[in-house]
Amino acid sequence: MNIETIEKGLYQNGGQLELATFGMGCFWGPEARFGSMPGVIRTRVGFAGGHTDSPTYREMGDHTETVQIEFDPSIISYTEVLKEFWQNHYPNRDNYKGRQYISLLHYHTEQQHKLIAEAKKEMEGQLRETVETEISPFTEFTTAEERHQKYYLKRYPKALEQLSGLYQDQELLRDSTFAARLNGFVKGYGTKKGVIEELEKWNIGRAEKLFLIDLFSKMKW
Ligand code: MHO
Repeated sequence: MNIETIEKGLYQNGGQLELATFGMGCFWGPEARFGSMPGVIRTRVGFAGGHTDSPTYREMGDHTETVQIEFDPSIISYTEVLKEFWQNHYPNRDNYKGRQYISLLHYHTEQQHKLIAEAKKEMEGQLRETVETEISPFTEFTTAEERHQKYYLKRYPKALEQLSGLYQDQELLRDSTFAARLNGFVKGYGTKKGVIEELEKWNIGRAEKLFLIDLFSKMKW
């Protein structure tokens, strides 16, 4: 079974996917949080928002730790993504490490820009403070090193072994919806029952579905 083939149905028939790019502190946590959300198809971590060339974890320059997600807007809206973003970090923290952990929101379209303005207003009402998230148009995103992708899942070598047949290379793991859910699950987001219920609804073949559900249900961590 090839995970790419299995997951194809998730987005090919599901219409257009939308991108969202944001920073809300150390990128490991938000990748897991968003990875657990139905409608989120892919997650990856990287660097954005700066000007220096070829950022890496050790030499981030003026870039920020960032998560980029691809989501299916027929399942989860950009406004819901924004709510999850602002309700799960404090956007006005001191920049104690330069720009590495600032609150950052890149919009990909003018429609996203507009929705950001609306959601920000609402958030400011709740916080009773001006939200200092840096809001700017998306320019580029540099994918972080492999060890940072699906970071929490990678803390479970026994599980990775059971997944090795599905993920022959690291890029498959990075781009997989199933891996995003597992990464969220091990970090404590969602329940076993919830993950299985979502898998039940996936627009993939019956045999493939049963295969993933079985793999997940019997997973030894
Ligand atoms: N405090 C965390 C930050 C990692 S995150 C990828 C650590 O160094 O363990 O910036």
